[in-house]
Amino acid sequence: MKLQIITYPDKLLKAHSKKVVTFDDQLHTLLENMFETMIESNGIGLAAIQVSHPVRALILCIPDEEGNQLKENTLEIINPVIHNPQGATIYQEGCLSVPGFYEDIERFESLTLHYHDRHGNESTLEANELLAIAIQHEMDHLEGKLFIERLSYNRRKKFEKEYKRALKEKKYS
Ligand code: Y12
Ligand code: CO
Repeated sequence: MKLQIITYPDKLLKAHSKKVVTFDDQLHTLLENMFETMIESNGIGLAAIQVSHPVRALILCIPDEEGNQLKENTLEIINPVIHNPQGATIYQEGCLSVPGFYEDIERFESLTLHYHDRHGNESTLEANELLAIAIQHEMDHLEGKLFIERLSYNRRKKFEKEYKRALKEKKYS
């Protein structure tokens, strides 16, 4: 089932998501629905809070070399913790909760991630390039933070002006 993605400036996007403690069918259904929602919306990452569930769960599906997003390549990441972040990289990020806007954001270049899978099993992965960037973007959502909050004062002001205009013109609704 496709879920509704909430968009800026919805206040729920500022919520701090709670740790997942029960790895049950309800969680699995949420993850399935998040996958359908992300793929149908042309996204590569989605946090549960973006579909109004304030829990520490996110999914990522980085396209393969042919640009295909395969279900078997999808990462379901629960209660993630970043270890050993290193380096710096800049990438033009977008967010399904901020439609139509893409901005250069600086992130760590590589990291180690500790997390749980959908069954509560502990797992670790090493991430760099787009995966590392996407993990950091989605983990910001768990703290109620959007990529636009990482912009400089002037870039943020410009964004607010342009976004307000787009909302008025109902460009992305
Ligand atoms: C790098 C940068 C950002 C991330 C986080 C995941 N972000 C997305 O998946 C964003 C997708 C996105 C898709 C949109 O829809 C289309 O392009 C059709 C979109 O909508 C518009 O621009 C109108 C906005 C964002 C991971 C890695
Ligand atoms: Co986002």
